[in-house]
Amino acid sequence: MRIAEIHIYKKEQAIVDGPYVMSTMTLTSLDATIVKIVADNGLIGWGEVTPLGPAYQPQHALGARAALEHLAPFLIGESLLAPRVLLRKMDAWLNGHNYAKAAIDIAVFDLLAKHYSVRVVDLLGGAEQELLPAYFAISKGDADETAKLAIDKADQGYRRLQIKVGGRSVREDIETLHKVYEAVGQRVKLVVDANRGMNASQAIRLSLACRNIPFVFEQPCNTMEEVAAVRSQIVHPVALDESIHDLNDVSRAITMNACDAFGLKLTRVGGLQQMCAIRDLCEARAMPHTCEDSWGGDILAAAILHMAASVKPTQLDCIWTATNYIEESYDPAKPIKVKDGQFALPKGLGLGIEPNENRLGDCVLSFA
Ligand code: 0XW
Ligand code: MG
Repeated sequence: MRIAEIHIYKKEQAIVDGPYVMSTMTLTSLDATIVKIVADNGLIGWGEVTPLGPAYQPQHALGARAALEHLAPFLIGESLLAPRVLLRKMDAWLNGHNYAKAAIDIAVFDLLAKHYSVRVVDLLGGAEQELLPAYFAISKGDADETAKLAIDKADQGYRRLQIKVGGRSVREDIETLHKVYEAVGQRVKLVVDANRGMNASQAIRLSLACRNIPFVFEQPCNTMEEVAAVRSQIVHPVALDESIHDLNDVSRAITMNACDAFGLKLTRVGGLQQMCAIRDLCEARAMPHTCEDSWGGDILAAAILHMAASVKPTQLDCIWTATNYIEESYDPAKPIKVKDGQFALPKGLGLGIEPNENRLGDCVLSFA
């Protein structure tokens, strides 16, 4: 089975109940890139990458499509039966740009699984569970509003909530966390995510002022080294997210004892194969992690769920996809949405979704 065609779509994704506010940015819509690979036997595989705007991390929608435009001509005619070889070839054709390569990797696994009449999770080692725990990320906002939204989400069945902090006075963050804990502290696990937006003294002040509130402090400061440096003065367990770009970063963080857990974004680390290597290292070192991504629709959400289902349950922290923040599903018959705080792993072959091409935006590049 070989690659016969590659088509790239550009899809604008408005944010439901936006804007989405974090320490470093405010977003109202996202620019998604969808990859369709057609095999020479007629099978179709889907991939997706949606950076969280151009400033969140060194990933950019235009950069993704430029990288894919460079790679596509090399990929035409390549075998789909050797995904690791294909990944190495992509590295030889283009240095870096893991987030763009991830979209190809996801589409290749969708195709491979369909070719062997299995689900993607079966190619990743098999499904540990069919129902997967979801978390909701609450935008940074007014303390009372945040507490009210936390109650709503706990009522909807979420058992883990992420509260955005940073980029404002620490006093406001402290007030918000106390009100949220008062409102739902006994019902949900709390994660406080600064998205790199705090300096050391702000992070220490927030942790000490909230020492009686149990939460995981996610990416308080910009770099792994800064987080490692403040760790001894923070009284909360720490997770790294934006500092983790690949397996080497995970290995370095573990060696440095820089964190207690990871927030792992599938496209940022380069796709399913790269994430499986990270999954296995984390399992060997008993480091829990999420399976999530920066943003993205049902295609990326399905890939996240198949990845998450292959993780040892005691290692799987939780799952996040953007599908609950996006109005329109790519596959209206099988939308990927959270129900009672959980995702259901798709049942169909491959990723288990069939995107409706009328819902994928404009096809901006085609190769055959
Ligand atoms: C909550 N997320 C997974 C969604 C946004 O991309 C930010 C990210 C995070 O945890 O930082
Ligand atoms: Mg995070």
